[in-house]
Amino acid sequence: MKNEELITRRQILLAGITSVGGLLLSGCSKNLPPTYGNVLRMADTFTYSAHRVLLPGESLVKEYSHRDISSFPATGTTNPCDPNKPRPNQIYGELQRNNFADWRISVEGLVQKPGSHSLADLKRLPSRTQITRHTCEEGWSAIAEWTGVPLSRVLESAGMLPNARFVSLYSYDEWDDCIDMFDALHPQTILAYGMNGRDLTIPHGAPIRLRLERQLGYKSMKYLQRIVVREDFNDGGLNGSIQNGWAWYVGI
Ligand SMILES: Nc1nc2c(c(=O)[nH]1)N[C@H]1C(S)=C(S)[C@@H](COP(=O)(O)O)O[C@H]1N2
Ligand SMILES: [Mo]
Repeated sequence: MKNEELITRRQILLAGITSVGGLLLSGCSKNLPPTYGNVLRMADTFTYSAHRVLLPGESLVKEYSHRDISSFPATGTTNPCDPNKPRPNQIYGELQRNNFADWRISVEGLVQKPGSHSLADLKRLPSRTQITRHTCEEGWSAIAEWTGVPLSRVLESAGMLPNARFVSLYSYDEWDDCIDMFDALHPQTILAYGMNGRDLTIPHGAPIRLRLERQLGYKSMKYLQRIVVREDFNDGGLNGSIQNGWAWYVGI
């Protein structure tokens, strides 16, 4: 490596570290998730800040070919209205009985045109198909082809307001999660309705699940119900990842 190149790299690294420090110092800023004074959560914030500062914007995860597609277990909730669940979701049960013809996803919060979309509405929008590797925090990974509408497309059609910074997602099995605008607008972040060329099945999150390829598997929320655009980070309270002991940011 040439000397000037070394210097430039060092400068970039230093600039990065300084900005991460800056972001962390402004830890009380509403642009960063709360740490509740917990060391693990402080480390999450550090990883998050470092990813945002040091990684090139919108770099894509690797996409595979059809021959790489593997078997894919369904985990976590495999049906929100399962009678064995503590609180089976009857509304989901009704929607499922009607093959999701009455299902709608709402887009609310900091948008010019709050509203809702049916499955048919979403399927009419330009789609993206990607073959990616899903990595679960429990240690397994699997490859599948996903088809859906980029979340950016849906947010842009709703007209985001200038102070929009985070996107909260809610599911029929009562998950409440939040992602930042960088991930929300990433080209591989899609609202997926197809898996391996077929409609998404109930165990895998029908009718629509998120595919958030730059984070671990649990951020790809199944059974989506509602999308809320926000200015502040929302930890999801008792239904959110942080208060359940999970990292809010698990970038890969
Ligand atoms: N709503 C909801 N989303 C969820 C889960 C869940 O239980 N409920 N499990 C998560 C976890 S831990 C993983 S690994 C993947 C599993 O997706 P799969 O069931 O299609 O394999 O979904 C994620 N999204
Ligand atoms: Mo997972």
